[in-house]
Amino acid sequence: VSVNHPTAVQEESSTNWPALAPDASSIASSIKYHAEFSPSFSPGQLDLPKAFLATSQSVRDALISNWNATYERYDSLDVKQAYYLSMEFLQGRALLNAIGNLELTGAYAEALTKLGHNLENVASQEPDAALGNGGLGRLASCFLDSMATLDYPAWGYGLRYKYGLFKQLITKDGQEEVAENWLEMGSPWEIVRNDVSYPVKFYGKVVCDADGKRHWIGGEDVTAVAHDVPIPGYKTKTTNNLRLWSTKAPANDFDLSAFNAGEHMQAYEALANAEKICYVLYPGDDTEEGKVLRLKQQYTLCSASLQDIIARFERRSGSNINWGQFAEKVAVQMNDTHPTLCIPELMRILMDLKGLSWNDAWTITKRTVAYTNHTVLPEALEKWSLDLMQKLLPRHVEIIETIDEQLINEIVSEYGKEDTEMLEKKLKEMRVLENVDLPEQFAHLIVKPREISVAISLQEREESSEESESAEEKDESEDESTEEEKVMAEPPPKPPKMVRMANLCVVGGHAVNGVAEIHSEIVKDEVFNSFYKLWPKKFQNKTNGVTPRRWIRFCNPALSKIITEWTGSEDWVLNTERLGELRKFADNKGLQNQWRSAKRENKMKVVSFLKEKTGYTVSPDALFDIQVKRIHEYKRQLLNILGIVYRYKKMKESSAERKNMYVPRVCIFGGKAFATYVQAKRIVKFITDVGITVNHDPEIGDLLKVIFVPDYNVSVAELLIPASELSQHISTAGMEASGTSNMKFAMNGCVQIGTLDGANVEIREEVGEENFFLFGARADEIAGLRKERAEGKFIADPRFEEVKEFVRSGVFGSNSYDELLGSLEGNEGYGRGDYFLVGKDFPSYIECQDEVDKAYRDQQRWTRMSIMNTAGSYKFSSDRTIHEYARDIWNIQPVRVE
Ligand code: HBZ
Repeated sequence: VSVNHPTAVQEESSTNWPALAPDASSIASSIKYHAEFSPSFSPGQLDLPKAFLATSQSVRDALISNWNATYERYDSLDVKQAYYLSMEFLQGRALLNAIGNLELTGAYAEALTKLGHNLENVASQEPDAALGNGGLGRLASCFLDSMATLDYPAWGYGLRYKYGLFKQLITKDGQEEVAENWLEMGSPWEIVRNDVSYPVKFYGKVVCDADGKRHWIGGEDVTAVAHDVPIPGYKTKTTNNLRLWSTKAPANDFDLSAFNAGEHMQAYEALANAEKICYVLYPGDDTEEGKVLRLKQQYTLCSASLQDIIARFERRSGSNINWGQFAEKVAVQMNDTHPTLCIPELMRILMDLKGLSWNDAWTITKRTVAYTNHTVLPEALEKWSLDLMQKLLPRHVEIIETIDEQLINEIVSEYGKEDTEMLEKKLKEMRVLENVDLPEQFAHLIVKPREISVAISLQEREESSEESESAEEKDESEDESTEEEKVMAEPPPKPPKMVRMANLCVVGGHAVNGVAEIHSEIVKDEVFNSFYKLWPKKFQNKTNGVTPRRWIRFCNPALSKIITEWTGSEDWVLNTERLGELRKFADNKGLQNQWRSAKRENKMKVVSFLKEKTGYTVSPDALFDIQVKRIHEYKRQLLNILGIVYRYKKMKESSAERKNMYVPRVCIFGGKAFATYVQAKRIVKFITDVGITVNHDPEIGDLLKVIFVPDYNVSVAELLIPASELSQHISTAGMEASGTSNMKFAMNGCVQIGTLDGANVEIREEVGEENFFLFGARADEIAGLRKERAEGKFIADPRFEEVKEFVRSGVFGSNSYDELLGSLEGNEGYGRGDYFLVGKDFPSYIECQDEVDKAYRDQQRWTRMSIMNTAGSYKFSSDRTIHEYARDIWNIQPVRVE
């Protein structure tokens, strides 16, 4: 491994420009300087795209200076550092966040005015960095903000995808995906570190040298190159690093002779092969090639990051490297199972490259890594084909096999050798390897199914040969078995051998945490119950959080001003407990009036936005009811839209006078469906179809509008959340690990309608039951309800039957929505027997919505509820979450950068 390790970033222009320019005039000069020299030379005017690039470059100067100071501080103190490894970081836009954290927003606004621009317009030029999918990726980004703000020595590591999460178009056919080329204009925030690169290897073979040491040789090499994104903290000099890897071919991989022979594509092959690893977030993995690419992505993240971490450890250790100290200097957090390969990779580096014994390497690895689980959906628990992994990462498979063997040993000593059935059950459930025979030394402990079947088939063969002998005597022609019988006689195909990544994480990590209290209980009681019984101390809860900087202070200036006024200072941005002080003013008329006008100001922005994006005009007097999140059956956008359809039907049936009894609503949906998730895409289509009918119905007018906002992303969330009054978090209980948008909505004074699921449970506790609209079955009832349904005992509420019939009657076009409605029925055909219990929860949902209307009619009551939501949201700051990770899992201390 030959790498340069410069201590600091070299920046081309910072030498002749002051790094931090705090007054408007010098900022304006800095912007002008960058407009002229750095993004692209142009003596012409400063148009908007250029103003954005030049402004960001000037901010970057300040960030680089702080980044260097921070790095040097960590280096000189040789502090323990945490590393958050994640395949996703959903950063969104950076400009307003950066100048807000540097407390330079006013100065930048003034500087841009001097240059004939407006800060908001300039900021809106920035494309969202969407290197993530949803909650898990956005959580990682909120964590980065908190880690820097709280002065924790902690970095993020991820991949620099050339194309982020797809751009969503909504057409008459529903969702369409197009590539999101977020780097088209280059990113002003990243610093390409050609001086920080590592080799990453795939394929090849393992050889054993004379003294029994194993080595991984041959194969395909790529080079991972670091791209550093500075992460500034709020009101602190601490500027941490998000290091993203891109891949390229090693320097000598361009086949010049092939190129000169006219074989241009062939010459380019190695380059293209290497670069494609970081082309897209979530390449389709239905094909073998897709699977290989995804595993290569995961391994690239793990291998490059660990090489970098180890190189830093060695450099900081100087001439006296003590591997026993590694876990005292390094904590690695695996954001879900995607970085699981960290475990065998750290083992490999420590043993094969640094010469440690298995036991020492294993102790260090376990003390270093920890795992966060973000889902209990069985289909989302990652498994990889052992054969594929064997080809791509042969040495890692050997290590995984040994880890599996060690685990078998522990299971055997824990569950004894008497109760074979129990032992067999535990092995089946807990082993890292699935569908793989037990290693020789354990084979005698249980009767292998293969042995039973061999015994049976031997006996059968004996019997049948006796029969056939006599049959032969009778009639030779009768001996011919049919094709079908022959197939039946063949042993069933063996199930594929798999590596269970979550099990590997639980075994190889020293801590396993869920992301909300109820979720962590489910992790202990169900998903990893056997492991919990074996190692109860490993299991923890770390309820998620979101950064109050981005999610209140910067996205909702109107509300922030009011909070500052009523709590007496801006302290709440760092110490969110202070939001709790709003409680005592919840009925104060003065506060209530200000509160309502801030909400209205935010709603007006959304009115313009919706007009621009969808063409629909909505009334700012209506209740803004919003559900924005990934489209998934368990999140139950279908329950929401069926509730809307029911409301629409009832409105249509009402007299003009009774219609006026309804609270006018603007129902807004947003979210992306995974490109190959057919049922989710049907839901999107259905929502837009309902919108087309309802929004053009002259009988309804402003009473009801249904809008699907295309291309929901971080910046759209920053606009919608502050304007929302009711937000929906209505997943089937037990299925949403936590949810994080629920926290952002609460912070912005939105009242929630929700089930007792994920963090809703804790939000309801904090904001008070009377300020939360609760409905639906509880998590502990779900299994029983599903069983009841399967046994045909469920009797649907007539209102549910009515709404489905209404949809089928063709009001929303000629589509009969068979697949969609069918999924809510029966157990066959399209039906999944309403696995997500939409029908079961429908009556309590629509009744709860009536309660919402009732509360909204009383604006004083509603405003009180809204204030109580903001006041009760303080627990959900990611600062609290990060303090808990730092204390309970990483064991790191804050370091103040002077
Ligand atoms: O993580 C989400 C949970 O659904 C949500 O409840 C929680 O609040 C959030 C943060 O903890 N999970 C995800 O976002 N998961 C993924 O995006 C994912 C992506 C690829 C996978 C599996 C899961 O292979």
